[in-house]
Amino acid sequence: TYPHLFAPLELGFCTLPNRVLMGSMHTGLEDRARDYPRLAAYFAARARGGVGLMVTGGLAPNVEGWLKPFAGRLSMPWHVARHRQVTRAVHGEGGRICLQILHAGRYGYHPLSVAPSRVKSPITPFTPRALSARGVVRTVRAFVDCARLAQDAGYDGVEVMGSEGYLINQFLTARTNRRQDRWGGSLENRMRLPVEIVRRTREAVGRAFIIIYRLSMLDLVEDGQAWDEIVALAKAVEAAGATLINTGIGWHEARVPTIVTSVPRAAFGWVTRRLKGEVTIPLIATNRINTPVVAERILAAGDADMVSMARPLLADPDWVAKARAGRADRINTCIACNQACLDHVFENRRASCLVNPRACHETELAIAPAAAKKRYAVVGAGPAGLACAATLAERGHAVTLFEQGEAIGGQFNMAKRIPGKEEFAETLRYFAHRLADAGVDLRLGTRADAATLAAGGYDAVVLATGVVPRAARIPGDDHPKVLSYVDVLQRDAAVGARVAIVGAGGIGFDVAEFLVQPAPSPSTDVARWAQEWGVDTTLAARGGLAAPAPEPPARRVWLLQRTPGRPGARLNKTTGWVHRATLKQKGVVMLGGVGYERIDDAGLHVRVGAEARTLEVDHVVICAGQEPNRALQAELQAAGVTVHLIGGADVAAELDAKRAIDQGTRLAAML
Ligand code: MDE
Ligand code: FAD
Ligand code: SF4
Repeated sequence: TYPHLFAPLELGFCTLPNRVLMGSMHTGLEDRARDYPRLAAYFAARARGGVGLMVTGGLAPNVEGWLKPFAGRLSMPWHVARHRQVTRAVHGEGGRICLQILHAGRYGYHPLSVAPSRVKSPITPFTPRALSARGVVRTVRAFVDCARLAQDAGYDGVEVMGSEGYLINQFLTARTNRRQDRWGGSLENRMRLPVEIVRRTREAVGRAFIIIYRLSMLDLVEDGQAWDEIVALAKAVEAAGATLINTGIGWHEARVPTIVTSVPRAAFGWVTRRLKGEVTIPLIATNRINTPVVAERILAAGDADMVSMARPLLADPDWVAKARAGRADRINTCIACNQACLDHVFENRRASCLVNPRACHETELAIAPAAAKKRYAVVGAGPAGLACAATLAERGHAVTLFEQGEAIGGQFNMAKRIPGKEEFAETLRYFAHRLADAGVDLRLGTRADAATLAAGGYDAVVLATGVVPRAARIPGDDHPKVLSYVDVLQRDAAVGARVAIVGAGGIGFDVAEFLVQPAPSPSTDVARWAQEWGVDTTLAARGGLAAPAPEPPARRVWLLQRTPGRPGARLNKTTGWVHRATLKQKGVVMLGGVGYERIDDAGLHVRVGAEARTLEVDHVVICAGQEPNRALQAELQAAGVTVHLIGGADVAAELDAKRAIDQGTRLAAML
């Protein structure tokens, strides 16, 4: 069904079975020897799923190149043994895997970090030491030694990390490279580091070993590389012996989003396309490619020779096998939320996946057939109930799933309507198939009550009934201009041109985005999105940056919070800045430390510090948190029924779908 995706790729000394590369992702399992059995199981599952070639998370070639203190490093002979567990497991499944060599340079979160020049990055507290000329030569040698050790460990190749603003990228631009020796200044000097690394690595590893060079094709920072410099580097890296060129988009410090869910699918395919014809080795396109249709389209258009997907394979290890079997509708699609993967990595926690809690926990979260078949009722088909019901039925239990609404999904039906969260609909498509395949008896439009449940003869009832919005308790909160987020997002309440939002948590931010973004959302249109964020698709400007030209907001919005300080400070680590920047672009007034006085015909009366103000608004939307909805619990327990609570019905504070799905899956694995 996807002829280009499943065309083999000949590399001269080996043939890849398809065009899918699993891109490098740090999982948090790379750093300690004792985690390698878990890492091996994680990669083995993806190899079994048929991916053509995989790349590990980044391993440092020396201590200076660490991402953080005691981060994963491959630089000593005794480091090799742990990696053999990974390569054996992958080869045992018929897969192939390369080790990524990543020198963090000034992004290293430790005091030993080094860089071409002594210039601190805006996203790290440590100022790097400038490498001496001898230090640069030592660094080249460290890359080569690391590649040799990777070969010893049984890897099929290495990926040289030359993008995302790490050390190699830092050498390439005047933004970070102020040197005047043979490693700085002219283009030839600036690109000497990557070219030397590739050339010497090729000399050391021989012909039959994959070298992927991850080339920063769009820096998205001021004073980034110019396009002709990028082309020159690509040619030099090919001549130096690279097998494949992978695409890198954006430095970590870039203020243009590159992988979050509001970035359109395949938003950067055009970048890789521009390099086609300039080199003869295969090119790999990346970023926000998550379905077989999108991947096939890129390949069929000739934009690239392979596609890299990282998070989509965390979400579904069987992505390739399902696509090949014509069962793409069964793929558990990555929704690009970053909540369990990149956010965890930046918080020093083991990665997993919001839609697949087994990711990186393959050895610990086992879903085994049930020893004894039981009957369960699950009440509520939100993320928690869906995960629980599907998993229970897959284990062999008889499961009835009650949902009072006319569709599955719970709050995800609101989330998917937010501009930039269109992907969330994929999760509901996936669960609909999973429920049907597993034989769950789904009763839509059926409000479960305690009497019926108690009379049903179930071994236990799982309450996944979610949450109810919390009232704001402001004088005048019964005024007709007061709405809840449910009125706006679910009941399609008409909303005026001037709106105040009470509560600036995740839902408050989403409601603001819903109210200011013109429809259809720029997240579904690459050209409009690029204009919105200032991405120069002509590649005329250095770094690919242009002046952002956002479309005017659809409404005037005030986003308010009671807590003092900057609204949105507690949003998720790797996505919060995007939401804050979006609302800023749209002129949303964000205020912290707000006291709410009353709501009347004039609008919302507030106090900000000592100042009393009237926000003359047509509507006030309350996003003041939620309470658990577990009214059925006491009645069921009184009737002697065993009850389990999951998701928002269990704990409403700090609720997200990550916890809901994880909890639903874990309970089902145990019952
Ligand atoms: P923040 O609160 O947004 O920023 C802090 C302050 O710095 C300012 N700032 C800047 N000023 C000027 N110019 C800039 N370029 C710039 N950038 C930030 C901010 O305005 C802010 O100042 P304030 O407003 O408060 O006055 O951000 P933060 O420090 O909480 O963290 C930011 C993040 C690092 C999370 C971030 O920006 C990130 O989300 N960027 C995008 C990353 C991304 O999506 N990359 C693409 C793919 S991911 C990948 O390829 C590999 C990832 C592996 C991990 S490995 C970790 C292992 O342990 C990467 C590790 C990177 C180390 C830096
Ligand atoms: P719910 O999703 O609330 O599901 C409960 C279900 O139970 C409902 O379908 C309800 O109809 C049903 N029900 C209740 N009582 C009965 C009964 N007696 N009989 C039958 N059925 C009943 N989370 C994230 O992780 N990331 C995000 O980006 C994100 N964005 C969001 C954006 C918005 C606008 C909203 C509103 C939420 C967002 N969330 C997000 C939160 C996420 O959707 C919730 O955390 C998650 O849905 C909670 O799952 P749950 O299954 O516990 O409850
Ligand atoms: Fe994709 Fe979210 Fe899973 Fe990360 S946590 S792999 S972004 S679905």
